[in-house]
Amino acid sequence: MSEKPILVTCGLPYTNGPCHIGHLRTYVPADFYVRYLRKKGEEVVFVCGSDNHGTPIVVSAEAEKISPREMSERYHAHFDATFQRMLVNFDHFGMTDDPTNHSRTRQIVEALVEHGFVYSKIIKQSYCTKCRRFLPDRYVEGTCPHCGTQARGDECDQGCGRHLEPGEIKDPVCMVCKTRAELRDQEHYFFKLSEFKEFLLGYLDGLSGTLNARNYAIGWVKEELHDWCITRTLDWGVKFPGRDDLVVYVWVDAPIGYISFTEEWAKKTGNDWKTLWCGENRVTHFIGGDIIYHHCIFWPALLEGAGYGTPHSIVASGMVKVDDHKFSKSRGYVVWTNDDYLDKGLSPDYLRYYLLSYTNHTKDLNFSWKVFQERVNNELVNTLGNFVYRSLYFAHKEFGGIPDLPARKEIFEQIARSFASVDTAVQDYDFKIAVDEMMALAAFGNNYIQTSAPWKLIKSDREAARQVVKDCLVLVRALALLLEPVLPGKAREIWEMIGSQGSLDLCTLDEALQNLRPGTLPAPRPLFPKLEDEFIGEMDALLRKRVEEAGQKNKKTETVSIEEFSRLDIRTGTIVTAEPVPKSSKLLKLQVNIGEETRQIVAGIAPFYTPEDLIGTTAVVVVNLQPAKIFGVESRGMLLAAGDRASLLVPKIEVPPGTKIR
Ligand code: B3M
Ligand code: ZN
Repeated sequence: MSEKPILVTCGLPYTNGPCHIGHLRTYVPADFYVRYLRKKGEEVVFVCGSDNHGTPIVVSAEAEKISPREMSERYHAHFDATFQRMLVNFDHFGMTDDPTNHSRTRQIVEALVEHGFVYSKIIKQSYCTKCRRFLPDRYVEGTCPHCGTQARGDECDQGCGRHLEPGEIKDPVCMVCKTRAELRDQEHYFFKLSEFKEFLLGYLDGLSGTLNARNYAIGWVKEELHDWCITRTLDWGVKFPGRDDLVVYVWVDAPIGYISFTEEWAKKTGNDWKTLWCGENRVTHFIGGDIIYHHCIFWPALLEGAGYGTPHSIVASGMVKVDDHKFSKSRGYVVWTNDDYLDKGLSPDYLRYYLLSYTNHTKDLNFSWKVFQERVNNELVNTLGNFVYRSLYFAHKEFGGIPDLPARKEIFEQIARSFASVDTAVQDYDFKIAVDEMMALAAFGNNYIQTSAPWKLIKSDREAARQVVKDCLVLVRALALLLEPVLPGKAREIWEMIGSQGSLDLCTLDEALQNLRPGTLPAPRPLFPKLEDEFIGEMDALLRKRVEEAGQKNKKTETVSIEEFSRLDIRTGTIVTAEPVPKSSKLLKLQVNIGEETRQIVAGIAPFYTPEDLIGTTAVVVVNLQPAKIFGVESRGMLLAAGDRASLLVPKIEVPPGTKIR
């Protein structure tokens, strides 16, 4: 092949917790894609590794009283083993804390400095006076300055999803001791992301992959690009060149891991990593939809700034839900890959099938044990499994193996048509459609054997029955080749059962269109065990129990301290004027006297009160709520009211407006 090999990577798992179904949402499709390309004869290199740096790992290691390196090694081994069990086969699985990545990161940061893309600046940083340290990223919690949701120091994970720069978060609180943090000056280094606007717009315009990645990124670049602070006050990480007290931000050295893992792979196999990365390349990143910003904006700018080639394609997956709830470890909506699935003796192929075929790659995927059972039983067991078993069984019983005659031309044509449809879908990264097309071929086979009924036909016309059997076996072989990227384990077993020579991994799809040589076949084994109601019921009960326990635990821990309560400024306020908000049937615009000033507040109480009812009423107001615009009208505070009919809270004994609620 004259073209460069395609390099496929997957987002790197943090080494601070075990593998769950949310991880698999990205890794399984990436592995599918790699296997499929290889089935087409493409040369592909597939690398990944674990992400060892950053505060999530330091925080978790501290909690377990081990070093971050020890923690990383533990989970690195865990992910490596789990991926193998799920038949996700990387050519190399490295660690971002290994020396290759330290030196590649330093080289790239030095190149950025040299090219004038890095400057230093004194900034205000959250500092905990009790723990006596600066609070980078996840050491701090507070409110998102963009949308007002509770957020982590580096990211608005529950709200608008924006990346947050150090010092940006509002009302910062130390995550370790819950003390309110103060802001202190510190010198940090910044990457001039803002200078890459034109470059990025051009780059994104030509970026391949899924449209969600490209379109989100274009929107963000057009909105505004801020320079990125690329240093942190931590001991754990890659030291910033020339500054022993600072490490680079984890989002600098993590994607650089993609390069260093390629280097490690190249060293191991005697290849040249540079051809894969420099200039025009075929780098394809598979990522979760929550890290599009990092991969489509920050990462290409970093590469461009340092003089590397930029990624060819970015493929971003949708998120995972469990039982129609947003995936959440703390709320119990999680399926652990080992404990809840593989260790129960379930086939990795079943879960791979579900993950690939449930919905399109960019949409949210819901996992439920019931639906899982239905899909597996109806599609894999009843359609595919049934067809394969009946074909092989009948061939063995009546003809002792593969009959010596060519399969019908129509059968090969059907196979070729399926291959073409699958190929179009994979080119579009529409893996669900691709798998559906594969299964349509299985359904075709199942239908063919059912309507031709060779077990009846053989009584009147043995030759015609032989033909049907040969046709079916050719279809079975095509299915083994075509479905290998989805079901690598089962496909190999089918491959071996039809007596095919050579490793399935090394065979390409063309093989399915050649004549199938005659030979003997032993009696087949059933390959697709049905998922029984009782077992699924148990699994479902386990999930429910976990959710319930998590709910109870969260309720217990969901108390607020007096200190947190006292952050709310709640006072009495007397309503001075009230008028409807134009074009809204629910809202009233109020002027409320809260003692030292009169505030405009918008409240959704129009269905329950007329303006006359309200004027002169002294109610209770949260005064320090973030101002918001409601229907275009500014609102600076919130009236407290009880129940569905918005019963206003009023003081029992008269107090002047502005009296503090304690
Ligand atoms: N370790 C995990 C995440 O945010 C993070 C990915 C790094 S990819 C370079 O999904
Ligand atoms: Zn936000």
